[in-house]
Amino acid sequence: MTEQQAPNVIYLADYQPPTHWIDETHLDVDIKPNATRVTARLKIRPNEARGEQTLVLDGENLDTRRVCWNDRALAPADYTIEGSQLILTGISEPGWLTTEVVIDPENNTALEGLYRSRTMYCTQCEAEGFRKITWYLDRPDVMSVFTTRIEADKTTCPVLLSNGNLVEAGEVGSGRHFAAWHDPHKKPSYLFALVAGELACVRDAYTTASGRKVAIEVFVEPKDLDKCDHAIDSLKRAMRWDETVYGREYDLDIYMIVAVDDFNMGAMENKGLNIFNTSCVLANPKTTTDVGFQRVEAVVAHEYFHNWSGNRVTCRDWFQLSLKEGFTVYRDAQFSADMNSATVKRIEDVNLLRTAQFKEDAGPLAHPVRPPSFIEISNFYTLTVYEKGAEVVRMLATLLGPEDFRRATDLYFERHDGQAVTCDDFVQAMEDVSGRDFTQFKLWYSQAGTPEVAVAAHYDENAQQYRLRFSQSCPPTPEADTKAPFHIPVRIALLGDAGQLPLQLKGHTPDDLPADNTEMMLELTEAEQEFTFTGVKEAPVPSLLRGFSAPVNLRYEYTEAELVRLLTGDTDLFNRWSASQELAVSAVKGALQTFDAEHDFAGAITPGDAWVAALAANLEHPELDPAVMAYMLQLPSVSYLHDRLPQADILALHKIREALVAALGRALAVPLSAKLKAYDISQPYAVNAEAVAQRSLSNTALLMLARAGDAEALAQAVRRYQGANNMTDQLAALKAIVAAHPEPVVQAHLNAFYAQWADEALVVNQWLTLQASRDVPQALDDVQALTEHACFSWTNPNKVRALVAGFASQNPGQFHRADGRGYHWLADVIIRLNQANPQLASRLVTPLAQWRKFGERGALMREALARINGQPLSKDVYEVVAKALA
Ligand code: B3K
Ligand code: ZN
Repeated sequence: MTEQQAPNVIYLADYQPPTHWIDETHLDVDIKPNATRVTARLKIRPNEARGEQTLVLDGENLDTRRVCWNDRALAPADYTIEGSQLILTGISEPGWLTTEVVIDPENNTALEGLYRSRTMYCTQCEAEGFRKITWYLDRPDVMSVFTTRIEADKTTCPVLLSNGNLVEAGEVGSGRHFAAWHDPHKKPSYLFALVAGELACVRDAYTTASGRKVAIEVFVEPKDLDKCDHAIDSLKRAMRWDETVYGREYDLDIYMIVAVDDFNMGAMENKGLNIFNTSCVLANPKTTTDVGFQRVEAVVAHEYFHNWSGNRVTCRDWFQLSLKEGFTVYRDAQFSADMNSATVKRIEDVNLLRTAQFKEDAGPLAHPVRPPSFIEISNFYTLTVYEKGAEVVRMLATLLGPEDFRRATDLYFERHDGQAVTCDDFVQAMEDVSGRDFTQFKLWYSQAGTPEVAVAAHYDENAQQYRLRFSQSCPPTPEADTKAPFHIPVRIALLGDAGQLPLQLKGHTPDDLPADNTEMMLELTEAEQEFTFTGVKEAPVPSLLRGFSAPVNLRYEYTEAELVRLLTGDTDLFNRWSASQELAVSAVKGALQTFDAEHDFAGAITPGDAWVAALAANLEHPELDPAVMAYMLQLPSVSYLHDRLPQADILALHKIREALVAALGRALAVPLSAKLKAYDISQPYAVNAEAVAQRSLSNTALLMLARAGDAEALAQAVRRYQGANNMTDQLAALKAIVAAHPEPVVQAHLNAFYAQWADEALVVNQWLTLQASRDVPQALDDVQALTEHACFSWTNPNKVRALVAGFASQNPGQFHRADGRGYHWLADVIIRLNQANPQLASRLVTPLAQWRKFGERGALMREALARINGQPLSKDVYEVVAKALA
């Protein structure tokens, strides 16, 4: 894109309330192939506070047929259509605006607005998709009561759905029928939804705490009827949980979920009519892994929780996106922690945060949780807004404690019910309840970058005092070079020989301290801060940032012996896991000193004895959650290792990591084999925390042993593949086979797997990813060939992500090939998708955006970006590519 074409930047600082309100929205959607007619009747009222008579409506790709003001058709001279704006002047009194437009859902490949997916028409309006359906004030602070009449062919579209309650339905002749829906709750246009098509339905019901009966309806293609139970159970659990934990009840008589195969993200919380990517709602033990089951539970809950955190209380503008997303991610994480294992959930979340969000925060696309500007808001549905945003809410909950936090959320929901508000309003409720001043805390919303907290410790044996000195800093990010200190809660404990030591902070009386004073939350607010503990009878090992109490990079120079102490003795299981990761980082660091790219390295690596012994002790520990154990055995990703050891070559890190997995498998062969034997693959399948944990550990052991070349594990992988009664075990066995068996065996199994599951799209996606992530020289050729395979489609985002993102993000060894072909191909894909599906294309740029961190190889990545930049680009792709190159 040339500079003159550079699209507009929108700034938070320019926010102004709307010029007009829309009190009622009456839509009439007449669905016909390639020509769907949308008539919108809007009850308009000028916003007195603005005193503005010009009304500017948003619209994109609309073929406008009629514009009426108070039922009088306006002559073309009475209004202006300029690009994506419809401008009316002299709107100083309330009145009715009617517009009639024709749209073409069949050719809407961007999957935003109204589009067609297989057997159905469906919508995706967040953030700015409603303007592709009709002229509107398409911004979240304009909230309206919607009534929607849908008319369509009876045979091809027997099911007609929209938000709220069904008020009328019937025949209209000529093989057509209609349904009218009314949503009594005011909502912004981004929460509008419509579905029309051939769908089967699974029905259930839920009674709320106050006795309201709610019908639950899940709509899927008929072939997927056997995959709805888990979503329904999850929904009911989420409804009950939100009543208990947040005092929030559902507020309509019906809750509908529709599963759609072509969908740009996971799911959408439209009021009363959630629309889901099939990958986040369908689940059946035969076709879905444990990870898939847990994802369905989490996403169903997430979208449900939005009903309060997002729909009843919504965002004033899109800069406030984290108001609903950060809070809702925090809520769904708490829910998953309560339903399954809290430690495992925390490990998973922090793993994602530390690998992917920290990377985002340290690269050219870094932005604060509340971004100050954007070109295309779709680019800001990021790990920072979602995951870091959730960490920010989590820190508020930590600082307030559970009771005040609950009082604060009650106040927030009650004070702002039916309103469109800001992140400041959220924090205000926290301040009002606790009486605390969170001015400094709010820097978490406005400053980007991951703070670094360096800790130095000193033990004074004579005085029996232990001093911790904290220094915080934050690297520069695109929006600011210098940062003010953050308000950081740091949970700590001190480990002595016989367990946690009592904590007595110098300058505090024992009365200041909680009864169980072996753990404490320290609050950092300054660049440098010191805490001294008295009465410390032995030199302790500090357990810092327990449970990852703040999203920071903690730097403390642990010795190997100290890490081993944490790994075996910390009662904070999260920190045990964190210690295992640290030990892995130092093992890789050690190996780098002697790494020689020319030579076969596998034989030379040996994990430290103390680390191996600590892992073995945990493996034999009768009470340790096997799922946590499985995570302790899994080495940090290459991507995380690269962040920690930025000078190292990415391929060197990859090779060392591979060698280390095998070496650990050999060193732990005895306890791992015992875990392998202890698991009986023929036991009936159940999805509960305990069963999931057992499978996770056993399958981790299988993979490690197979990679170590263990003959019994290799044979066991083939037996398990054949005997598995569920997808978790079958896929884990296939992965072990693919990782460690000779090529003909691998191909035979990959072919057999496809033959078995060719009709199950979601399983085929896993098959594509598995091949895309294979570290074999022909991987890129295979991936390119798979784009021609009958199962693949460029218009289905799940397929594209499975194959393309599978290769670019999960195959470091081949994506970063020295000849740059991996980068070149990814650029080709982005160019191909740029116009057809800008949102999907833009997401795929991420792996290239980090080019500055890749030394010489970075030049090839940059070249790929520059080639994309030479094309006429969508706003979405333009924004990320321009920032990456800046
Ligand atoms: N709110 C939606 C995301 C919409 C993304 C639009 N590009 C899903 C969610 O976070 O619940
Ligand atoms: Zn969300």
